[in-house]
Amino acid sequence: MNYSSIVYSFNDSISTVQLNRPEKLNSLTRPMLLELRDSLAQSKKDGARVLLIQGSGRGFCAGQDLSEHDFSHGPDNLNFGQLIDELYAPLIADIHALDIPVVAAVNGMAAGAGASLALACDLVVATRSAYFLQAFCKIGLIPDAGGTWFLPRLVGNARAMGLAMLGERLSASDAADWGLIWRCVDDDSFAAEINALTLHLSKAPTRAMAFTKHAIYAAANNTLAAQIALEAKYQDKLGKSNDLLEGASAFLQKRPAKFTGT
Ligand code: LHQ
Repeated sequence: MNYSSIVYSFNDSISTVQLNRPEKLNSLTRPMLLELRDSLAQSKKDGARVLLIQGSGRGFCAGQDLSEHDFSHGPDNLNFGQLIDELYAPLIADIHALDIPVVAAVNGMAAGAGASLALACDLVVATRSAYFLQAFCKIGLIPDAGGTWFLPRLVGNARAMGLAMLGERLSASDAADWGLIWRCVDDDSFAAEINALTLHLSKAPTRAMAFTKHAIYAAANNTLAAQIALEAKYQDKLGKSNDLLEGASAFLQKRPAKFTGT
């Protein structure tokens, strides 16, 4: 698939989306947001079992491209709500809804809506030199694209408030220590770690991965009883999957399982 501001590839059950405006730190333009969303649909068509989102150059993503807007004609001219409703909301919702694990490989800074994009992914791995920046407060905005939803859930209100109101850089290593992201990895081993992770996920029991993410996200709004009922529903479906038969048989036969994602 040919896009202008992202690069999409599909190999060995892995879809990779590379944000590709390195000279502007992969800040998000309208075409880029549309392409990103389209690439999610493309990964479905390709039958991907894992989706990787990464940046090109020295950054992951610096958020909304601020040069797309004309700030010279007064505030009434700006329709940020419409922009979010039209482009960001469906993108973030689609990432959450995808029935495969989505990995953000945060190769450099993730700022503004770029941080939200990373946090919308199921597993976030960052290089030690990367940082997360809730840049919104520096320009008079609030964390958006799900930022005010992700932050308190991941790190609690105290740290969410500090990050959002002060806009200080959070190093990847602190982000991992705080539980904002899954792992911080040395820059030298980053590519190898991401390859190993995506390869592993591409051979995982994909339906179980999908139900795992949906159950964990649903937990935020469920009672314990409702959550256990949801687990039962998902487990029932997985009990009828080929991967469960394969996984359990492989265990009993003391051999590695070969999951097909079905
Ligand atoms: C950029 C950007 C950028 C354009 C770097 N835009 N050019 C808002 C509105 C509506 C709806 C949706 O959601 C949002 C939420 C948002 O995401 S608002 C935007 C939030 N992001 C920011 O405020 C971050 C702005 N960028 C920065 O503060 C810095 O660039 C950081 C701290 C990320 C990196 O700093 P440096 O490493 O010093 O790089 P730099 O500033 O020199 O940037 C390199 C180039 O990228 C530069 O262009 P130039 O032509 O001068 O070389 C920047 O202008 C451009 N760039 N971010 N968001």
